[in-house]
Amino acid sequence: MKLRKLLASLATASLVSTLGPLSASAATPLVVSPSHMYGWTFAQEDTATGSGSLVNGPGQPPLGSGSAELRVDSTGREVLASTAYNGTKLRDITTLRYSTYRQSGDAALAPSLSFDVDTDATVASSAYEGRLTYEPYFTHTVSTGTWQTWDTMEDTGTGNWWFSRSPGSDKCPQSNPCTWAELTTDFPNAAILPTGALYIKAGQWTGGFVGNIDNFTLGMSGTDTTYDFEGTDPPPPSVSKDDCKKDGWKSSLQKIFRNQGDCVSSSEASKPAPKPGEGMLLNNPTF
Ligand SMILES: [Ca+2]
Repeated sequence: MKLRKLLASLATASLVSTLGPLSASAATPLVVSPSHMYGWTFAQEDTATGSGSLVNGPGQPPLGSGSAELRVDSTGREVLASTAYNGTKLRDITTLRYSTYRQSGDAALAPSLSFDVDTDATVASSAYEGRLTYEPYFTHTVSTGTWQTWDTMEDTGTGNWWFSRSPGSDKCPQSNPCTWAELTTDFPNAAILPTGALYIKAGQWTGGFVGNIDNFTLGMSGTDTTYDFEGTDPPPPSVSKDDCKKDGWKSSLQKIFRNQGDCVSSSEASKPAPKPGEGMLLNNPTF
């Protein structure tokens, strides 16, 4: 019931869930800012003692100057969630990494990465199979006051991925987590649950926790999409008159401009002129 409530709120907040995953080249991160969430949502999980927000800092984030912040007390559970990748088979995921920063909390703690899981997408089943979760501390030292990047698909060490329920936990329990290679060998048809979500989560942790996330990358079949979480909206895109011509206003910025004249007006208002290749957000199907 609680899970259903959370997912309902995610579905309401996420345009991306109906549009499918966004794509961009690895060199062009999607800037997730207060006015452009790209399908990401902060949500309290069961309890009302967590909070999440987009902030500036802390320190020097790996991308831009801001990040997503999660705050919980000893009982709170807060997630930064997306439904954009629901139904994705694990074997199609080619990159999965994220960066975290701990401001305060126990020495082992860092925001985890998890998703509701279907251990065999080829078999119709309505039974909820729990979550598959990555936690850095199994094989890494988590530090306070510094940005750290976690490659969740690395095959060194004894593994960081564990299932919360059977049948996943029969192979990869929290007491003996698996590497990505192990879990995709044991569950070759596993997928992110179509009716679930992907979560970056803090809690429920004794003593509470404050930490941040940035530089989340998920690649499918070799094409990476990176999200740069930022506390403030970037300036509106700068466009030139030439960018507006030949249906340029329509093909790349149709969500913004009503027509070519509207686009040209914007180009005249935007100074300085953009450098070649800048400003058109050609890889962003939504805005
Ligand atoms: Ca950032």
